[in-house]
Amino acid sequence: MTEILRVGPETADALASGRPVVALESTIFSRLGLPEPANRECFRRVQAAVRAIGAVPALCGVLDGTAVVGANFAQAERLFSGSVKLGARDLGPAVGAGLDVGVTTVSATVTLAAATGIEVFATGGIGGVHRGADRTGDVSADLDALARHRVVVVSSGVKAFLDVPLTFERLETLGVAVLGWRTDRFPAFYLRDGGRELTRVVESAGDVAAAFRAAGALGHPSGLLVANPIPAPAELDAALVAEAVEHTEAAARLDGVSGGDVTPAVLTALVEATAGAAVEANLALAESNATVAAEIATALAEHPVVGQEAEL
Ligand code: PSU
Ligand code: MN
Repeated sequence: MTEILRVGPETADALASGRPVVALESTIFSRLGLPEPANRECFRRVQAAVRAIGAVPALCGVLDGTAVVGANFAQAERLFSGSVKLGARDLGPAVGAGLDVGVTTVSATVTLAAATGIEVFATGGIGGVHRGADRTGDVSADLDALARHRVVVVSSGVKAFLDVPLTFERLETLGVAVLGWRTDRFPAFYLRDGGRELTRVVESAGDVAAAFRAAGALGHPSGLLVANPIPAPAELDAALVAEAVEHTEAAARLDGVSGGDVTPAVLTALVEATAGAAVEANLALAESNATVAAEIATALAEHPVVGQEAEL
């Protein structure tokens, strides 16, 4: 049997010496997440943002039947060209079957982060409850993964093509706290205000670290979602987004797309509908989330868990 999980040397060193690490998913950097060459550009900016704060970026994926945490340059290149999307439930079967290249979504990457002891994960936007989920039942496994694993997830809320209010409600049901990063509005990816109020606002990485350590000490088993709005200069026009979103998901489903293919199909349609503006917005917010995640990882590294968490 081949190795099941391999942690790259830089990531392993950082973890062993208590230095900050930020886990990164690979779906967003593949063609399933962004068109070429924006996918590579996105990775370049995200990993540079993490390093600029002094943290180590750990790109995750599956290669030659091994789950990789902390891909090197050559491994990253293979992941960018990957076209098999892996959610959390797919990790076991993919590794077991010796899959050559699989890109990990938020749910799979958060699972790998938790398995490796990485406490912070950055992405663009998490998956959520799709519009019309009452008929299709399509709810992203990302939400359950956040509920199951104690990882801080930094994202710009959820994509506007999802049902933002239902996703927001589901996070509450699942026990996932949502902290607004210097905002009291739940962001909707391209838009700073997704129409829901956040009751918990954090001003610093130290605030997030305090909440995460306290939740851990109290035995709460879930992750935390840090909602970081897209930088104001990169925000898209609300009317443009509304128009673009209006028919993309319905159109994708009418084309017979279902299951894990829905999100990539809708992402592609949105890029077309916004004449590429969605791509630049996506890069800007992913980079911003990487910076925030690296700051949080740094704050957590300064306050490591000592002894028994649950003993107060
Ligand atoms: N949202 C984006 N870009 C992405 C994704 C979501 O703006 O690339 C990807 C992420 O990997 C996320 C996944 O975890 O889509 C969710 O897919 P699904 O809806 O099939 O669970
Ligand atoms: Mn789905």
